[in-house]
Amino acid sequence: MFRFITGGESHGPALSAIIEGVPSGLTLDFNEINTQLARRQGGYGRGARQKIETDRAEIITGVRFGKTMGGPISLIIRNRDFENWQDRMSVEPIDADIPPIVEARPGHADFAGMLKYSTHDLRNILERSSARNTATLVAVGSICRIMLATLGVRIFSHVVVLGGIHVHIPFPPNYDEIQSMAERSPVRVADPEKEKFILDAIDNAGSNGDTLGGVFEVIATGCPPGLGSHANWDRRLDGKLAGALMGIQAIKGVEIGMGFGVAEVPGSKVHDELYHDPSTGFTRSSNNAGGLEGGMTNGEPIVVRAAMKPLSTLKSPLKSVNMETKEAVTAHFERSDVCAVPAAGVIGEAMAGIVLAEAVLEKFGGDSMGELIRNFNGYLAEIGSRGYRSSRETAKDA
Ligand code: EPS
Repeated sequence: MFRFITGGESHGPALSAIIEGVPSGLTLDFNEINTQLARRQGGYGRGARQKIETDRAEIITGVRFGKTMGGPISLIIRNRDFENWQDRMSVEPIDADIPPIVEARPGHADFAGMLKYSTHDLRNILERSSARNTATLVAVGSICRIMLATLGVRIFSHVVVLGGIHVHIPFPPNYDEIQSMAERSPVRVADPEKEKFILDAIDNAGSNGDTLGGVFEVIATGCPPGLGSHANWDRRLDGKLAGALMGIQAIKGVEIGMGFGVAEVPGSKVHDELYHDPSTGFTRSSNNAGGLEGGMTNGEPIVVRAAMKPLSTLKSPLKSVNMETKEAVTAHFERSDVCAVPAAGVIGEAMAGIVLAEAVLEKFGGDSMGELIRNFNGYLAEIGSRGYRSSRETAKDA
């Protein structure tokens, strides 16, 4: 069974994660994990904090000579900024008067968390709810993606809306081009024209003490048909993907394929017609389903979008209430990003990787990579005998 849990506070000593259920014999490329962490730290519109941090995952259990052993993998990512927060975030009791934070930020976890966890100091809530904690999700996701890559699954993302500016993507999408353009763009968009307007919009929002949200799209290619299941609501892969993306801080909406557009047009304009050719196997005229039908992958690219609200820490703060005195105040501000949508796309890739890795392990099992790959290739051979042609080569040993 694949499962994981994360821990850590934004300005505490370190973030942590424990992952169980990764098959033995997977070669972990540590550079790849740290590359993913660096991608998450990037993007135009990030604040001063990213100049302090250089995230690196230190793996402390479950790996020997660079390969997984089958036991839980534990990792930590140190917060370099802790050095500047040793008093305010001391794990041990200290003999100093640290004033509590009492001005809840509208849109943040502050208000509900303060009531739920019975605290008068919002720092106890904001430290754990901080999007800093997404670094651990990216580290876990990158291990999942290393495993998925051995089966030919590729995951990438690009930003499609930022600050209300919509990116233009030619139809049909050329995914190789989108991926390489997004990787080169400071806002991860595959549209150089719109990129200029987006950069200006971020600068303007920053000078106004405001923040910007947007929409990113995650694409996964190379998934075989049949991950997830139609058999019960909680086994549907579209539900799991939506839940995982919603689990990222600040995400308020998720859509798959044509998404909310399916409500606008008749069925003949929604469903992706099927064709078969002996050499290419089954093909489709479109991918409005975003690679998922009946809660299962159908062999087409998985396409999921998520909408991120503008960050709730505003330099020109909104109106709020002092949680102790109940006086009208402005919301708490320390330091923040103007925009983190490009980073959210990288986190979305990680969450998709986690969900797909879990689905792959559920379908193909595998205490070892050899077993996983054998089962995976056996399934491809079986569906191949029924007319399915995979564009990928059979998976090779990890
Ligand atoms: C965040 C506030 C900012 C962001 C942080 C998320 O941190 P700080 O208050 O230390 O300036 O930079 O994101 C990260 C540190 C990160 O690594 O993504 C928040 O309140 O959610």
